[in-house]
Amino acid sequence: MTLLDGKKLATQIKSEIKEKVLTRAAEGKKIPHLAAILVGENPASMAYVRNKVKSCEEVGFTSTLFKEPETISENDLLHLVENLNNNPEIDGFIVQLPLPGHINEHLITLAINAEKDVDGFHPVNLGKMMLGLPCFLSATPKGILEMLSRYDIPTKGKHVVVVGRSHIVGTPMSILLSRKGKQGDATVTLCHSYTQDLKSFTLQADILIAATGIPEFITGDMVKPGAVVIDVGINRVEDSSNPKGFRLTGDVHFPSVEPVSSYISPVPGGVGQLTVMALIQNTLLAAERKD
Ligand code: L34
Repeated sequence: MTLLDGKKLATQIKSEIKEKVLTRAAEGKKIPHLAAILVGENPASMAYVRNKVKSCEEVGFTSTLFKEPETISENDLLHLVENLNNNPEIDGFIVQLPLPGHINEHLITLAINAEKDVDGFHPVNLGKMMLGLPCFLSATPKGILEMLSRYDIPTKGKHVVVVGRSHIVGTPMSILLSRKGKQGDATVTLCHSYTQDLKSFTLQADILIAATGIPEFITGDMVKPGAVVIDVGINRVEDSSNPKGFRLTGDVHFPSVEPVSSYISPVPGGVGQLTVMALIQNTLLAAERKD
């Protein structure tokens, strides 16, 4: 069994990007600038955004964090988005999700200029992805492709089973892996909460991608021996024995799945790390597009 070490890959990717930023600086080109909007004080969101800002610093990007109160109105948030759309200094920006219930996430995502949508959540970017046109790929699926590529795991002709059909992970992932060409050409089955006899599908997977949001949902008996297992989940589970009061766990029950798999990504230190790297890569792309 080989661990798909997201932390190690992130360190590599950061040093590659840092080189590119130094070259850009030497050539008098613009230093990429990422902005992030964080609404409220959801501890998980705060941790993720912290990782994003820290990664910007590590690669030499400029970053700006807008911390807005939980009570911000939808209108005020739309104004902030509009300001960032119109600010030529900002190459790309994100609005960290989830947003509080009184704000329509869809409306906010639509308001982001697709050219600055380094999350790849805007319908224009999702549509371009569908058609195989150049675009910003959604961060988590892009990160997973990067992980497979750097571990030389082929997808051509493989049966990939994706469990979970969210707009930001499961659905785009299934499209990317089934399209023609490098890192595609897989036969993809997209499973979800209404799938009957889920296990009969997961047992067929050469590559199993778990994105359900249910802690430790995938167990060893659901995995074909030798399968590649990608755990997208990042769940905070109460744990009084942990000084933080919780522990992080994925959608995969690691102890039972690890012995069955050929490759497996851990949580933390797996896909989450590459989600952040994908955002950084997209921001560099956004700056390069304007060169
Ligand atoms: N707009 N909202 C927007 N864009 C995104 O790309 C995200 N996502 C998801 C949630 N909402 C979003 C993220 O940023 C999930 N996600 C994310 C980002 C980073 C990490 C995990 C999820 C991450 O850094 N994970 C670390 C551990 C973090 C911790 O200690 O809590 C890891 O090693 O997995």
